[in-house]
Amino acid sequence: MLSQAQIARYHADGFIVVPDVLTADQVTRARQALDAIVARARGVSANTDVYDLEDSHAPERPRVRRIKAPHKVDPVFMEVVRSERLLGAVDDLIGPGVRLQNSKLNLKSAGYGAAVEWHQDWAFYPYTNDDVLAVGVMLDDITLENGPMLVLPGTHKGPIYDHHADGRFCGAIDPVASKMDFGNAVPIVGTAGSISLHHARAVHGSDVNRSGRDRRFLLYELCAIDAWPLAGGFAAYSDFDEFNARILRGKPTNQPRLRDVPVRMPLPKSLDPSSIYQAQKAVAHRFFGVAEEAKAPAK
Ligand SMILES: O=C(O)CCC(=O)C(=O)O
Repeated sequence: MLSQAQIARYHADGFIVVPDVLTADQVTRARQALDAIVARARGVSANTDVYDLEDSHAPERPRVRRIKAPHKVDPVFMEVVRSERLLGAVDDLIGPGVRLQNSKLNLKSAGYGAAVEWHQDWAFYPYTNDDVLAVGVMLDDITLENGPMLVLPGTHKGPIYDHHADGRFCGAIDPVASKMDFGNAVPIVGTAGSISLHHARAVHGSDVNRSGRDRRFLLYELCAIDAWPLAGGFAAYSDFDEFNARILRGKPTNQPRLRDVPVRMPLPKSLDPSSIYQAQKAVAHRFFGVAEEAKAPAK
C-alpha cells in the first residue's frame, strides 16, 4: 500500500499523511453515523461512556467534543478500520498483524472545538515494544485554519516527557517546564478521506478550531499483535477474549516482544482518566488557548 519513500518518511519523522484512503461512500456513511450519534447527545447532561462534552455543552444545545470508542457505537467505524487500504498502510509500518486498542472521534467544532495540549500517546499507554501508532481519518477537509493536529518531527525517537502535574498524571506536557521548542511542528492537513499515521511516541497536539468549518478527526489506536500494554491500554479491553477479538489481522500470541523503550507510567491516574480534556486541565501552563465561547457558563 505505501511506497518505500512513505515508509522511510514515517520512520524518519514519526508521521505521514496518505491522501484518498477512504472512498467517498465511506466518508458519507461515517459522517451520517456521526450525525446520528451527536443528535442523541440532546438531553445528555454529563460525560458518558460515549460522549465527552465541551464545557459549554447544555442538554438543550448539545456540544460534543469527542465520541469515545465509536467502533462500539456504529458498525461503520469498524468497517473503516478494517478496510484493505487503511490496514495495508498500517501493516507496512508495524505489521504483520495488528490489534485495535481503541478508537475516538474528536469533533473540534467550528468556532469553539477544544484544543488538545502537547502530549505523547505513549505516555498514556506504554507497551512492551513501540510498534504502536494512531491512524487519523479526516472526515472533513483539514486545513491550517480549522485546528489541524500538529506533530513535532523526530520526537518519536526521543525521550518520554513528563506528563504529570503535582505528582499525578495529567496527560499533557508543560510547555514552560519542558523548555521544548514547538516552532517546527508540522500541521496534518488533507482532504476528507485522507489519513495520517503517527507514532505513539511522537509529540503532538492541536489548537482550538477558531474557523467557521468543523474539523472531525477519527482516530484509531493500533499496535503490533506482540506489543503488550504495560499500563493504560488494558483499560480498553474487558478481558483476554476481547483483547484477542480486537485483532484485525494475524493470530493471537501470548509471547510479547520486549524492546528497550523509554517508559514513564501514567500513575497515579489522573483525576478523570476518561477524558483527556479534563485530565489536561491540571497542567500548570497551557500552550493552546480556550475559546471564549467554549468556557463553561458562569453558575
Ligand atoms: O484531535 C486532535 O487534533 C488531537 C488528537 C489527539 O492527540 C488525541 O485525541 O489524543
